[in-house]
Amino acid sequence: MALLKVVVAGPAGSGKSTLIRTISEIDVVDTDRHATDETSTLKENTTVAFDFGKLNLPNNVKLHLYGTPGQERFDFMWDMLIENAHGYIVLVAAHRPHEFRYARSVIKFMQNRQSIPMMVGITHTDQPDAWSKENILFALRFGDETAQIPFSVVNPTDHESATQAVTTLVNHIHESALTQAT
Ligand SMILES: Nc1nc2c(ncn2[C@@H]2O[C@H](COP(=O)(O)OP(=O)(O)O)[C@@H](O)[C@H]2O)c(=O)[nH]1
Ligand SMILES: [Mg+2]
Repeated sequence: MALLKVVVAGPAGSGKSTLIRTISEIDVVDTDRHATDETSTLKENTTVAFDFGKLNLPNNVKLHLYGTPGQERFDFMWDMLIENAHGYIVLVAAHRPHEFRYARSVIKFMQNRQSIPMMVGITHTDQPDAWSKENILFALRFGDETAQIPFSVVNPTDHESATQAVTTLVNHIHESALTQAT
C-alpha cells in the first residue's frame, strides 16, 4: 500500500476546493469562509486554511489531497502543506489572464520549496472567454521547461476529468521514483 500526499495549489477561484470535493471519498474537511476582501468579487467563499480529502486509486494507492488557500497572505500554509508532499497540481483558470502572472509565481514558489513531480491543470476552459492551452503556456513563459512539466485541461466539477488529472500526476510520481531508483 502506498500513501501519496498531493497538494492542489493555484489562485483563488481556480477550482482547488471543487476538485478535492469532486473526487474525495470522504466528506471533505474544508475551511471555506465567507470572503470579505477582493476575492468576494470572484466567489462567495474562500479557503482560509486548507481542504482535505481522500481517494483510493487502483493498485492500493491511497491519496491524501490537500488544497491550499489561494491568496498570497496565506502562503505560510503553502510551506506547511508542501512539506513531505509527493507531488502537486497547480490549477490555472483559463479565462482569467490577469492571474497568469500570479499563477506562475505560485509555480515558482512551489518549485523553489520542493523538487517533486508537479503538473499544471488548466481549468475553466468551458468559459466563453477562455484562452487556448497554447496561449496559456506561452503566457506562463515556460519555454523549454514545458517539455518536462505535464499540462492538462481539467474540469474540477467533473468526476472523470478530475480523477484523470490526479491519475496523471500519480503516474508522473511513479515514473520519477523509478527514474531515481535506476
Ligand atoms: N465552469 C467551470 N466552473 C468551474 C471550473 N472549475 C471550478 N469552477 C467553479 O469555480 C468556482 C470556484 O471554485 P473553487 O473550487 O471554490 O476555487 P478555489 O478558490 O481554487 O478553491 C466554483 O463555483 C466552481 O464550481 C471549470 O473548469 N469550469
Ligand atoms: Mg478553495
